[in-house]
Amino acid sequence: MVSLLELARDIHLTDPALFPIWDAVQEERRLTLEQGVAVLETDDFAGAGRIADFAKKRVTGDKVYFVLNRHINPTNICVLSCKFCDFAKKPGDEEAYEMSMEEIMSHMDDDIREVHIVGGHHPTWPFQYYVDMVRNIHEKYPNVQVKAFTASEIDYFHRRWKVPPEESLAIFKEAGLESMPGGGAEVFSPRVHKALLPGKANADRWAEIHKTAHRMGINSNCTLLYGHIETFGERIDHLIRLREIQDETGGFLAFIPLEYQVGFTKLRPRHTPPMDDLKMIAAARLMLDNIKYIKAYWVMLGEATASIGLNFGANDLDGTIGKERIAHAALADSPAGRARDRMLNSIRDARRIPVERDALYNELKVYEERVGDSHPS
Ligand code: V47
Repeated sequence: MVSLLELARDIHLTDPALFPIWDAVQEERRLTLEQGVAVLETDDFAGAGRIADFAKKRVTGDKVYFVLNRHINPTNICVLSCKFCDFAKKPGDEEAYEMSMEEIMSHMDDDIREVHIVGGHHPTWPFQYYVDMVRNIHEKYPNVQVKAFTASEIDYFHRRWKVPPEESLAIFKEAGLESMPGGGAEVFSPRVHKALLPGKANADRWAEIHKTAHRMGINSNCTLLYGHIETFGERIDHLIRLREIQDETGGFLAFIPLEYQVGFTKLRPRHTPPMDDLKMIAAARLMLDNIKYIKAYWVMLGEATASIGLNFGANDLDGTIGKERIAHAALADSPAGRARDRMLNSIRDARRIPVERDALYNELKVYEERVGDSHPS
């Protein structure tokens, strides 16, 4: 077993901007905004990855987590018009859909451990329909943990149905909600908010709702949508705000950097290149020294980049997913779902130890042995 100290001796850095960052990480000092930006800007992306991998190993060693899960997006009808979103449709649009309760339930099965539910901000679906969704799933599938509704949806239930967050979260919790996904954060910068998502819960509101959830014992995730019009400074500022919230509540389980899918919205002509995705993962691991799990979200990164991301500070691959629709509406270049074996292979390809988990990161199974591995030993 290689010790962290031996590993540290091996690190070779070619960009002098990374030297003080490496010192700070070894001494467990917090990185500044400028240092975060330097990680995103460096040409020594391998060096940035090694530093982030060192920081990751300190938290969870070589373990990489995944969950057998389903994403259910009950409707794409949405009152908002976020400029990055290919998923949202207006009532009457040819591609608009609404799932009946039967349809929602048909996506469930006993093998999964987590269901992730997010959808459009529907103009007329009553609040009770969302409560019934959570309750029906929880009652019929008590072993499946329900992770549902972004802060943006919780804010919308308040605006549309006058149910304040403390109340809606209490009702959802009673119905069986275990945790909240991290979506809707986008980029906290007021400039980006004004340009891309007017009318959506802003940074303060998003933070307030997550803090409320944490106080009520509901853990949540957090995200950043990157690779469109935001600057590197705005990305790192966003991470610092998340770090501050976590200092206050400790309620975030995982951070997910979401790579903007160009789709038809085309805020940028092309995707973020894989090397920049990897630096984004590294920067997240290094800035978010108080968030234990960083996801390499294979749906948006693609399977190959996500697997490499497990050597750049990420320690979670999300899950098997099923029929995810948000990224795929924006033409994500990944299969709609994966089986457990494919998750295991991606993690082993990165020379990491797969660990099956539930929604709250309880370990269910550690896959020490290398079964079905196609690599020469
Ligand atoms: O908030 C919308 C994003 C998010 C696009 O918490 C887009 O475990 C890329 O939050 N390109 C929803 N992204 C997905 C999400 C998520 C995913 C996986 C795991 C977790 C978790 C959360 O998808 C939205 C928005 O930021 N989105 N359009 C697009 N064109």
